[in-house]
Amino acid sequence: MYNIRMRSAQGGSHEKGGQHISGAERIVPEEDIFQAVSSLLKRSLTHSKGKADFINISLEEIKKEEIIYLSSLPITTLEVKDYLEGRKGAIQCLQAAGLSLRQAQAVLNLLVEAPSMRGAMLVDIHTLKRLEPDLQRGVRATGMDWAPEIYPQLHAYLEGEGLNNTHVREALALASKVARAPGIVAEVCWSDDPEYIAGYVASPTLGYVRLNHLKPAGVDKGGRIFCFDPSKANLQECLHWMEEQITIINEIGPYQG
Ligand code: WAQ
Ligand code: MG
Ligand code: MG
Ligand code: MG
Repeated sequence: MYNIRMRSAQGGSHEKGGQHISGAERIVPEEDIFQAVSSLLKRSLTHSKGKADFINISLEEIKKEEIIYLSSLPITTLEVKDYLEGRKGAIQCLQAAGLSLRQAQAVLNLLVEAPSMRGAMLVDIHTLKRLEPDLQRGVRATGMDWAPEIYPQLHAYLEGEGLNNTHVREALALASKVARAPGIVAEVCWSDDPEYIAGYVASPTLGYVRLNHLKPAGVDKGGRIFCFDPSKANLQECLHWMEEQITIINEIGPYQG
């Protein structure tokens, strides 16, 4: 298997201050490399945030024994009438995941105020301070994908709920990894793609809770926050799981409605 990672920016590379356009990755068998690289390339050149002028694509072979297999989080959808109702719902979900109202509100405010980032904010839920080693980049969850054997089942499962799109497939894979990270108690996310207004709150106990409306249409600012409880694990263990551990989802969690 090969892990293929793409990141792209406009106005030069991320390191030189370019605006992040898109980042994505796949883990595929050798025979699918060409197809996967060209679809990631196409994405960075035809993205709704703009055309990238810096694109970095890297490939790395993965050994079988490095892989940990996971099941995907169960999905629930909450229908709300607008993004403000969605954000209230997100706060309630964060509380259901174990945060206090004050913590939940503070986390949501950090996301509302977030600058455009390539990665996620990692927030200590007690001090409400950010813990990423690189604050401009944030923490990236990497090394995850769906197992090729379950694509047919995955497509059928999401198709049945009207959710078979790249955003959902990638977000569910990411959230399923992040929720299993040492010390992570919740995640909240909405897209930076201007046309994509749904988002989610995920946690090991709640699963993947979608909110159909979490930001106004046309806004190209989004982000992610990973909520970390330092009494549950140490930061290095958490970062290792997010950024180094290869995880593949080979089992689909139930749809909860
Ligand atoms: N690791 C950490 N943070 C990331 C990663 C990653 N691998 N990829 C993206 N981010 C951060 C980064 O700040 C982006 O700007 C932000 O998240 C949004 O990324 O079920 O598409 O890829 O319908 O635009 C939610 C799906 C889709 C809801 C979210 O996010 C649903 C989405 P995007
Ligand atoms: Mg992206
Ligand atoms: Mg994405
Ligand atoms: Mg995006």
